[in-house]
Amino acid sequence: MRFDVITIFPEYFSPLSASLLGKAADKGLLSFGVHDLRDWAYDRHRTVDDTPYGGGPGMVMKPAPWGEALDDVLTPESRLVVPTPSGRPFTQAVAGELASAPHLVFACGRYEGIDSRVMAHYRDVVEVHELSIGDYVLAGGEVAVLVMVEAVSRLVPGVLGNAESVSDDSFAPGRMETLVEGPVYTKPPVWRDREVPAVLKSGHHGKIARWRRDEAFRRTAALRPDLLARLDPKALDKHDRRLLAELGLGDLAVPGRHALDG
Ligand code: JB8
Repeated sequence: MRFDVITIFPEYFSPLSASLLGKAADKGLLSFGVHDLRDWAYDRHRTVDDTPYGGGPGMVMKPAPWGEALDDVLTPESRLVVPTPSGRPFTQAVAGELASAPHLVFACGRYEGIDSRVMAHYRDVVEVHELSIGDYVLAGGEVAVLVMVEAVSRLVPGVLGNAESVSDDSFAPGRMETLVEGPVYTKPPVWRDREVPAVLKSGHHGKIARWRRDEAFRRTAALRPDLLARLDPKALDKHDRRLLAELGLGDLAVPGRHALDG
């Protein structure tokens, strides 16, 4: 899979040659291109911004350099990904969709964003995804692109090793958008008077799976009630329903209830 990034800060993307992504690139599973938008700005100062029509604070990215750059980097098979705080939420499901594309081109905005005619034009040319990684405001799209590239890359077959494979269990915690993960432990069995839960050392695989699932439900109820509200009641067994009732969330287990009703 090929990734191209267009930015005025190419130095932000040195993490792409490190760690997991760098190894996958060495193996030929992924390839990365990072391009300086100013290479497509042809005035003496290689200007990429200008004042906003209608007035107001800050600057807006000029359409011409973006048009020249995107005409060069896009192919008919590309999907264009544009981080913006006003985008659709970037979720694990979106990462999965993007991982099936052969070529992603990322356009990093800065200042108050890119002249809106640019995406209006490219929507007529390729599939455009304007995406937000969360409800906070960054100084530009670069960090959001690093987040998205990592989330998408680890879904490409072969990028993760066998030991760390993407879970394909439809209800496993860690699949995301279902339950959050329970607590994890490694050696030693006692650390600063804190013991590893006995069940995890019991060797009883059925009890361990049940305990982990219960812990995932408890944590999800406490930290991400929005995820629990979206669970399919058909995916719950009798034990799950009893636990949810104990947590005061028994109504979630009733078919026909709606997320966050009442
Ligand atoms: C200028 O918070 B963000 C984000 C913020 C931005 C731009 C892109 C993304 C461009 N500010 O996701």
